[in-house]
Amino acid sequence: MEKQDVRLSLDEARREIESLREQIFYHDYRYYVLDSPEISDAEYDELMRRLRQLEAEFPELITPDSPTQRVGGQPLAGFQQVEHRLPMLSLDNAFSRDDLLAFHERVQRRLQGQPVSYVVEPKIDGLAVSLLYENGVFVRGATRGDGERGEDITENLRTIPSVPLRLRTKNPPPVLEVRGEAYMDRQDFDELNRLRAEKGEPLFANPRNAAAGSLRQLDPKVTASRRLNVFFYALGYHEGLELESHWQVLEYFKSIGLRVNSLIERCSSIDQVWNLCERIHGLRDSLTYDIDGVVVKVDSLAAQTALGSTGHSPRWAVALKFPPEEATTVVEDIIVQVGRTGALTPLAILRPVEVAGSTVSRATLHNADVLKAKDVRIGDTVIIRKAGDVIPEIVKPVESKRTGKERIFTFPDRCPVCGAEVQRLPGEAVTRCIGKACPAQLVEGLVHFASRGAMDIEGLGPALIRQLVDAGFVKDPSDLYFLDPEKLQQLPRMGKKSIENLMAAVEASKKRPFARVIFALGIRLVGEAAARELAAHFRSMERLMNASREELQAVPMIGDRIAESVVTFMSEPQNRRVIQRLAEAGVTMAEEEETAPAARPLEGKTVVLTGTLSKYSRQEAAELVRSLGGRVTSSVSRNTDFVVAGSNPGSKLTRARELGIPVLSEEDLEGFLKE
Ligand code: 3BA
Repeated sequence: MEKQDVRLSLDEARREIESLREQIFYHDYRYYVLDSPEISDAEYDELMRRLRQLEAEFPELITPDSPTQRVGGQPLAGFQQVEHRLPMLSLDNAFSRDDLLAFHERVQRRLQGQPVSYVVEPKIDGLAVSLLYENGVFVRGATRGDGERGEDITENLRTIPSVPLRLRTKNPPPVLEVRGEAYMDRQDFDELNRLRAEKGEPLFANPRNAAAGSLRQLDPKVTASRRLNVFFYALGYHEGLELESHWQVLEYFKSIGLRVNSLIERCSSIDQVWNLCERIHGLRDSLTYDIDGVVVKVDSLAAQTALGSTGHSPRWAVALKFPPEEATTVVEDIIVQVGRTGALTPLAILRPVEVAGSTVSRATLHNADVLKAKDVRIGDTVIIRKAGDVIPEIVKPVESKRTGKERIFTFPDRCPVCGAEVQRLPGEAVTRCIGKACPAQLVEGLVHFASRGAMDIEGLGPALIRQLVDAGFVKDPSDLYFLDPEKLQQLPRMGKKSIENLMAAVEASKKRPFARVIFALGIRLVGEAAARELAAHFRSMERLMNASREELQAVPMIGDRIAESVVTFMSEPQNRRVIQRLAEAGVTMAEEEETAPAARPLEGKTVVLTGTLSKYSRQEAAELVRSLGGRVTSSVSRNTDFVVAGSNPGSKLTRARELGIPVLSEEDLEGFLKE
């Protein structure tokens, strides 16, 4: 087709561009404000892709409030100062219920006993920012600075997905200044620090510093790469709005697309306020972001005006601060723990100290990179921080307190529990023990070994496995095949019948297909699909055990990370011995000779399963499809050829009907067997 044929007229392009922008803004609103997205990420990306394409064709139609314009231009040479249209005040602090009651007394006295309602908000531990919208379009953003003037960080704020570039309203106020808190979720902070540790860059002490550092970047591209977020909570200068209460302000914010924290509530008595403060305090650790208190605000805007402010803080608001989550103590030792998946975690043993209401005596140092980046030494005085996670962490050593007697800890190259080699795969932060017989990871490994998709040993769950390990009957997976039924009687709650059942289930598992045996071994990164590829390609354990990295990489789907993982696994003598004993027990060690149906009627077809089938488990049905040459995937798309639906099918069936994809019954599937 000639390019001219598909080229839209300027008018057509303008209409489609505007429609795409509207759709994108609507989905941003669903996602960020309502927390209830309607479309998948892929569908959203498709809208953005089409918009980018049209804007590339018609650059004259690009406007600064287009969703494609979040990252523009060149790095700045420095930040401009900007004056806030209305000053950004600060908050008075309260630290106890008594302080809160005293605040309430003062408010009541000044309002001469009129009834007061309050709005209670979590106090986000981030960075206060002010954003200016003119006729509904984001035109300028600034840090708080000294409250009178801050730094112009417009281009950086523009990169934050939850900052609307255009307000969702047909009649926007001519001028609207709004204030909020920019912050980083704890998980994104951890991830950022993990990457920085890997690159040897200095770490941020906490999410607040990470958010501040990210907004003070002169290059907006760097800001764009950091996952920042904003909650809006205050009105600044505005024209043309008629609102009566702070609660209405927040409702208005939500309606025009400004993200508001969902824990905010209105209270009609100070007792209710205190209860809510306590409830929010209790939620502190379960939130995705840090909070350092709650803010209590008089609801009525008329009452706020009547109360006014003293110097720099409003009389109508107070910040009730929670106890700090940071404290200082001494590192008495550093040890390495081996978790159930073999992960080696360095831990600091601390002189016990109170942090935010509990005693802390150990702190995680995460992994080898973080240990190195933080340069924590035995004997160091350190700042520790308890936020969210159960295990507190070390923020940083206090270098000025060093005496020179501190000892540097070196990360071990052998497992401290079993002595096997440790391994760190490219691109992974964790170091792992690779010993299959390592007692530290034995139980977890056995649970996987006996699980449904692996050896499927019926009745052998975590509880029984733990008993077998504790009694010393099982030291590695191969021991399961050499259990002595006489000795099993010693175990609590193991009657004759249970023992018979267990022995029969173990016996039956010897017949599992070769691919399942490979999967059951629990080689890092080797999931069911990779195990099937390896089985199909090498066809015997002998050949797989001796495969070189190059031979492994030559297999479709097996990348260098999986290849590396297999080679390391197979080079560990413990693991070779386990495989040897599994073979002696009679477990399948090679691909069956072709018994598969000669016809492969589903060759090249992609099939999705949904609902419950009567004769097959999900696993069995998937194996059936594969034996007929088909590929099983988990979600329905245009590339799906068939959907097999059992009883109680889910949204996959709906989606299949929408896309006009043929839907088969269990009987239809069996029908292929007879072809
Ligand atoms: N509400 C911080 N100030 C806040 C508008 C007032 C205010 C805060 C708040 C003064 C939070 C002081 C800096 C400032 C906007 C001035 C909140 C939070 N309300 N929920 C009452 O969550 N951190 N901080 N920000 N104006």
